[in-house]
Amino acid sequence: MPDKIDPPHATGAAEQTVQKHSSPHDLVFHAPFVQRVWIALEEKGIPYEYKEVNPYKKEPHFLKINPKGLVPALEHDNKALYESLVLLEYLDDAFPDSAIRPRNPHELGLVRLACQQISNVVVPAFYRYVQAQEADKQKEGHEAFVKALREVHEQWFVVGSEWARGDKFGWVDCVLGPWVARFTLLEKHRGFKPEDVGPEFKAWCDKLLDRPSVKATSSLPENYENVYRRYFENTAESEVAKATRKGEWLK
Ligand SMILES: N[C@@H](CCC(=O)N[C@@H](CS)C(=O)NCC(=O)O)C(=O)O
Repeated sequence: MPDKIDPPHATGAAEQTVQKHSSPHDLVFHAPFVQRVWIALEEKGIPYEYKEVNPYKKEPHFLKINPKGLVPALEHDNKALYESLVLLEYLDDAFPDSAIRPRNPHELGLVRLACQQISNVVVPAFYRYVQAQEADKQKEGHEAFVKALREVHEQWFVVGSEWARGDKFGWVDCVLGPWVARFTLLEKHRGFKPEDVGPEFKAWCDKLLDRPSVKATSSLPENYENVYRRYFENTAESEVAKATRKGEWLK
């Protein structure tokens, strides 16, 4: 990964949150721009140290924490873990207070299925859409992304409820939330609107963007613009971007 790519830094409300979590702690959250785990940390009120690495540089010390060289990663009592869905499980296991995971085993299974679908279908569709250059590919990307979101909404969201799975903000909200925070960019560059998925989905998006944990972990719009410009031009050299260009998905 070329060293010349600057790592994105938190700005705006996210920068203030970073400042509150700059002291050394036995729980170290390796970022930047990884909102699923960050939202969970804020929701649960867990004390942590925020540490920014350059995920594009793959420094040897970071490869010892995550051999894939990707953020997010956590170190807790000097033991490392990575992969956002694994980290969400870990946080609720290691810090059971203010659980964001449901206690009922069947409901938990459903939530895991929903989160897998978001990670394996919605997120790759997002990158294919963002990196599509030709008009017909962008149209295809738009349709596939809307379809992926609609399927998640129809299959997993509880109709008429406040949050995805009911009255409590939970994992599905955490896992899909960061992509909602990027919809303004998609609207500007690709014409996507959450209304394209449906009015209830749009109402959930508005509510989510107003959630304190989401606001506290969101950077300024120009920051996202800088990070995603290379994706919209399909020149990004991240592992995710390269895999998407090859028609693959990062495992
Ligand atoms: N499946 C991983 C994906 C992690 C991921 O793609 N991280 C990106 C930042 S959001 C990264 O580290 N990119 C650096 C690179 O691709 O080289 C997870 O959910 O944790």
